Amino acid sequence: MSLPNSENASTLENAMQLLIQTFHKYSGNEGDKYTLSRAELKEMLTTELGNYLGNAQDKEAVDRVMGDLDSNNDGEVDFTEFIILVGALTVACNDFFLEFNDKPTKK
Ligand SMILES: [Ca+2]
Ligand SMILES: [Ca+2]
Repeated sequence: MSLPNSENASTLENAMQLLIQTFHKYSGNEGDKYTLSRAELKEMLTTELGNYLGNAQDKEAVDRVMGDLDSNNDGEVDFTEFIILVGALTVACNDFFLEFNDKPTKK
């Protein structure tokens, strides 16, 4: 597998590369370079998902997200666990979008 260069990558390919880059931007700060520690997760949530997860500032919310995401219970969020969060949030956004879009057309 080779990554397409960004000039001829499609929108979706660019989005995938951005997800990878975003994850590694935070995962490389401390400890294991390829997983998010609790502190790295918190920084990622507040910086990148502040609009969706406004309450990520409070420690309990970070603990809850960490508990939900860390499916193999190693105390770190790896890329697979991260992508499940992004996927779940994207589904929630899409549901919201569909609902929002549906309303004006209903009679
Ligand atoms: Ca790390
Ligand atoms: Ca984990």
